[in-house]
Amino acid sequence: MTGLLPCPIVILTGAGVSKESGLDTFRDRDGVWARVRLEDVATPEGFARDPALVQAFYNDRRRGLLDPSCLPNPAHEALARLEREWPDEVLIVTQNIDDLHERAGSRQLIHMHGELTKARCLDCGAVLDWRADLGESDGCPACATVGTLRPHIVWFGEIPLEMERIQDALSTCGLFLSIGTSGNVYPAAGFVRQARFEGAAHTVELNLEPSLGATLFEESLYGPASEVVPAYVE
Ligand code: BJW
Repeated sequence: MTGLLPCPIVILTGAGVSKESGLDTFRDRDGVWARVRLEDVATPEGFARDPALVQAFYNDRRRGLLDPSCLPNPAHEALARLEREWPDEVLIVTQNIDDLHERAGSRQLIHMHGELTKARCLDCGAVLDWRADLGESDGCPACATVGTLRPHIVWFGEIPLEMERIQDALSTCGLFLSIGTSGNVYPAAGFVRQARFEGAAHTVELNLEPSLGATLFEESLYGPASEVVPAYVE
């Protein structure tokens, strides 16, 4: 590994990396989409139809994330150690809206699907730290309007965050790791192709089981993230 490229190592993470911290994945048998319809809670149309339902869904998940029992696991910790060993050479692009990578100590991190501990004002676009329940009576301190705050989450049909920075990193990285993601959701599911064929990265999948895009990876290691991630990066 050399220090010549902007970010030689790009690591895409998904819900599987946080499963052993007690947070549900989406598409596994016991996942989030087995309990609620994504059309109801993860689309702008769902929010327009029933904002209270959507706020309650994210309030519940925010409480789960902030519960003292929810802590980074050995996979988050191994990735943070990797960044400490290779400062400025590791970029984590996470689809997760939890803050477990930050809590483990990762610093170069993009939350492409937003953050559960933030709210966004529909009027002025301000993004605010938000750790309490969110409801219709809450106001935006930046523009003094009430009832305009939504979770700072990227729903289906919305454009993921910091795409330009992500594309630049994919086209220049030397190693692309995909960890704990099923490869169902675009654009993230297409990153392996971009890193391998538009860039010239070596591509590796670490997951519980082969993802939808498994054949696109040159190397793979299957098992729980808390075991395979420390084993791979150390
Ligand atoms: C373990 C484990 C353990 C378990 N250890 N592993 C038709 C074709 C192509 C694309 C589209 C299409 N129709 C629509 C689209 C676009 C759409 C899309 O992809 N839809 C598909 C469903 C077809 N995408 C969008 O709308 C996105 N926006 C977009 O495309 O904008 C256009 C644009 C893009 C770029 C530039 C310009 C314009 C937005 C997507 C938003 C996704 N939002 C969600 C919900 C919000 C966050 C939240 O509420 O938490 O994000 S959906 C949900 O899925 C969440 C996740 O981040 C995302 C990915 O899921 P993930 O992480 O992969 O979880 P799972 O459950 O699927 O997989 C877990 C994996 O872990 C499994 O493999 C397990 O085996 C494994 N695992 N335990 C290790 N212990």
